Amino acid sequence: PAHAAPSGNRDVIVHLFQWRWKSIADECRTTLGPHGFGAVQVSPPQEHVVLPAEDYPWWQDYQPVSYKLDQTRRGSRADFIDMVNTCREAGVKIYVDAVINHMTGTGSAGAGPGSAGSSYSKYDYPGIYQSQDFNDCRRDITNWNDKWEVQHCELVGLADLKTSSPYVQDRIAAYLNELIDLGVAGFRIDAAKHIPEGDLQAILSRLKNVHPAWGGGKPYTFQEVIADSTISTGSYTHLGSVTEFQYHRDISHAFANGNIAHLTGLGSGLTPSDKAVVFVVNHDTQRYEPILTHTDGARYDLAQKFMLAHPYGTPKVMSSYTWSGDDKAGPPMHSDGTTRPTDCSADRWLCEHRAVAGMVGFHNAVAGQGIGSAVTDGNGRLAFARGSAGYAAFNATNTAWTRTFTTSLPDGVYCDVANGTFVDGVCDGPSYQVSGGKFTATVPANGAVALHVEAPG
Ligand code: LM2
Ligand code: CA
Repeated sequence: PAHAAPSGNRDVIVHLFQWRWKSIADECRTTLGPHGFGAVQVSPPQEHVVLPAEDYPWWQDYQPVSYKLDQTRRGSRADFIDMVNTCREAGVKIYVDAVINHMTGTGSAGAGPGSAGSSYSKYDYPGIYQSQDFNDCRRDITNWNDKWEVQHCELVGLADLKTSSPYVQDRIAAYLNELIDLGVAGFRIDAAKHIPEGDLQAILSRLKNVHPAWGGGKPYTFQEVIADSTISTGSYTHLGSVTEFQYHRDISHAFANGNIAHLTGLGSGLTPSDKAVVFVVNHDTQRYEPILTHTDGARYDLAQKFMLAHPYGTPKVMSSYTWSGDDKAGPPMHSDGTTRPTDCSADRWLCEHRAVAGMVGFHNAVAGQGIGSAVTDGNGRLAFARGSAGYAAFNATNTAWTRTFTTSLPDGVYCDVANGTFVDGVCDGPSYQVSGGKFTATVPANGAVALHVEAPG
């Protein structure tokens, strides 16, 4: 099936990991829309297991009990609908994290009521799926070099749906179509490489067109494929976009090591740019294989800014919360395990996206322009033009970088959107004068300077 790219230039995705629906609606109105974010990846909205004995871990969401949208830890169905509508009015799409490879697993809660009160046990979800709807390989995936096993056995013990079955395909498509009917514009397909390509194609081919505000075409889908020697991203690109984990490794190592001078070519040799969703970190890598995360402070924010300045891929900005100790720790929550509203200045919410918000306008303004006029100074410094629409300088060293940069920008005064924002005609950061195409700047240690034609100073 053909999948429309997100409309216009507003393609930047922010993952508001574990945020309540109401908090996301507020963020769309106050921050995401005005700064030009294109979409929010929201945490899975379906009924999930509830695990008080494990202190309500974040990963409850990845064990569906039913496709009811009511009573997740993030709010009610009505809250979800209000979020979709509020965000749309703000020009921001909602992409749902679609957990469709599996249902619940064996563990602390082999059975029990789910978050919306549905009873279940592993392989039995009354009214939805029974034993015959699951694959016969009822054991963990052990040989990751065996593609059949990766796609038909169990990922960490989670009941693996028989996605080859037309009934299962219809049931999953009905869930996704309900979300489309509510105005959802796209999907992250969780664990996509564990679903055979043909099965996923059969599911996606059943999907309706999205809301006219988003162009009315097929939903935008990006499939979570952690490529290895057995399954490549290329096996899934005919179905939509894919997550490019090699980009995550490349950009994270580069910024962690202060080795960024070569990054003009970031993404070359990887998934074609128009099919790649790119990220510095996601909710799994920040826990299980951290290279560069929020715990690295300014250097990490710098990498997310660089991602927004560089032309390869569709950027997905991470916005998370801190935890100490156990990586299963859930978000700030009430005593019943439901999530607390986000307050970016309280609790453990980090709101990393706000630190890079000015760069979203840069990304949008320079769309379609290639990289040019690159300059470096040692391994840790790189500046480049995006045609005559923008110019950005990055300094991944611990000392400031002062120099005169030569750009193709029209002469004028520009807002530095790496250190401020430009919203409703107001620049709240430093400004620079460009004359004869040149400007002189001191790029802060572990910081950036970024100018573009849509943000005068
Ligand atoms: C994903 N992508 O393919 C998600 O990005 C990832 O976060 C999910 O794992 C995974 N696939 C399944 O959707 C998370 C979490 C796991 C957790 C599962 C299910 O990283 O640790 O597994 O969600 O909640 C947990 C336990 C695990 C147990 C399993 C089943 O950690 O030990 O396995 O539940 O009870 C026996
Ligand atoms: Ca599977």
